[in-house]
Amino acid sequence: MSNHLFDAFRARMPAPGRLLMETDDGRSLTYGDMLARSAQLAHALLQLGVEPGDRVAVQVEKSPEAVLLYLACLRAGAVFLPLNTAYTLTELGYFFGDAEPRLVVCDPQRAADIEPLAQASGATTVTLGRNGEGSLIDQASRQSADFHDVARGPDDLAAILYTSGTTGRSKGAMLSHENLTSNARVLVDHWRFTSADVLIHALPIFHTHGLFVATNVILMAGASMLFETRFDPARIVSLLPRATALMGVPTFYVRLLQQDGLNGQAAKNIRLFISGSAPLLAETHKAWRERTGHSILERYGMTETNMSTSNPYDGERRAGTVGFPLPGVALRIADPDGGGPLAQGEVGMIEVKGANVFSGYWRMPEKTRAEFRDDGFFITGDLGLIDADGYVHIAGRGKDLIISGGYNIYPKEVESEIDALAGVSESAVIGVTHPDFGEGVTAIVVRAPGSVVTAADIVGAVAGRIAKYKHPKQVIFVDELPRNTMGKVQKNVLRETYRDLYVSQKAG
Ligand code: MLC
Ligand code: AMP
Repeated sequence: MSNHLFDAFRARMPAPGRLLMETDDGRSLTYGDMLARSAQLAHALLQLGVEPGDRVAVQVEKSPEAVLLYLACLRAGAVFLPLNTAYTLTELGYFFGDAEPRLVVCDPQRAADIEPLAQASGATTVTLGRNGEGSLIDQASRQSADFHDVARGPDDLAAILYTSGTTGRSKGAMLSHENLTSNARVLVDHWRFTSADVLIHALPIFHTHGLFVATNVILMAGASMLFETRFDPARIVSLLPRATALMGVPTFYVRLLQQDGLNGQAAKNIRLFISGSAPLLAETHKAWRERTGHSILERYGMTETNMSTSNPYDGERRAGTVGFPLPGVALRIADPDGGGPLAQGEVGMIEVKGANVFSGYWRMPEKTRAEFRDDGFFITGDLGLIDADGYVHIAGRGKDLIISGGYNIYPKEVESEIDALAGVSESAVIGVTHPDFGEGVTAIVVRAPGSVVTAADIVGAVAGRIAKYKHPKQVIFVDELPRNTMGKVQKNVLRETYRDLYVSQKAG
């Protein structure tokens, strides 16, 4: 048997001397280096006791070695479990307890704090730093550069990515080798990636967008990337002439538009700008075309489904839409309650089925069952419609979710933290239109009688517990929350009341 995903990469791999990535600190990695160094890391994983199917939890800064570790996990038959570098120890404790990794890989600077948590769930801890230093790399450097890849079939797990849940508990989305292989192949073909492409990669690599959409597509095409450890808009503009493609969240495009150097001349070698993870405003699409002459291609996906739709490569890229279902993806709009069919053009629940769709939530069979229809369609939680020309429009969310700069925040998680504070009676956390992040996390709080708790107290208290991007950008105190006759908080009323909260703030 073969190793399903890694063999698919091998099949299209260019000559060993071809460049895979160049980093912002001047390092470069060829395809040959990638094969040798991921083999060494795979040996190290086996030495550390990692067996096929074991989870390897990874919270490290973006670096070429972090990508090599992902590939080493694939080759060793392990399940790669990347974690946002912003997660606090409290959050990590939950993930380790739930996933029971065999190995935890973390930044050397955090090792002393993380090791006891990892140990408590039976994991060994090793380190990997932003410059490629650390105990894991030391161990790998002593290994052979040849590795016999562990056999993995299409249904074996390649990765688990945690996504926050409406109840506040994160769920581990289980992604198989075939989920990732099929989607990467479809995207390479649909977006016409070849080994001649050079992608500007400025996304984090612990989520679907930066890891699977960007990195897997490049590997599957045998192409190259300019691998940026952070998104610096001025630098991205300076890199444009050397690249052929850019993938980003809408905040990237909003911030790039504020750069004077962005124009058609700077972008003349680019063949494709792609946006996703959050809605791209039609006005951003228009402004981009006016400035650069390029029409941004917007696509739609999620952790559980990989990419489901895309605007066309050749046809009209219609602003405000996410295009058509990708080849091999069945997409329908269903009645959000019963799941029954709706008339063409009506807004309903977006449901998808295909080789791209995950196999379920890690150790949560009931949650998995609840999110699939009997005929195998996955209920995305996104509301949408299909227009007369077949373009899919996202019309809102059936789930109580905020997307800020491409990161998802489930209000329930933030509300639980705020409600637990002394001096707080209750809270409602909402997303309010924000010029830079798309939506800004905003907390509406009712103080307990006699309490003088302040906004700073609230932000200070949640700081040690939840990642920075989940913190309220503003806290507003009210006497009571608006409720409907059933007693449910009317978040739509709150969103309307505070809709202009951030409008005067300039992005960037
Ligand atoms: C950073 N901050 C954020 C934030 N990112 N707050 C809210 N939302 C965010 N997205 C915090 C910082 O900690 C900082 O706090 C302050 O806000 C301002 O920081 P910044 O310097 O402006 O942020 P920056 O570091 O430049 O990051 C912004 C960003 C980043 C847009 C580059 O958020 C980013 O890379 N987003 C991409 C997320 C992504 O990859 N999503 C894909 C998920 S997969 P302070 O107080 O310290 O200043 C998916 C499926 C699919 O959704 O379809 O793709
Ligand atoms: P995540 O759970 O982080 O994978 O985020 C997935 C969610 O991001 C989807 O369910 C959508 O709500 C949202 N999303 C992704 N791409 C788009 C897009 N192009 N337009 C609107 N929303 C999007």
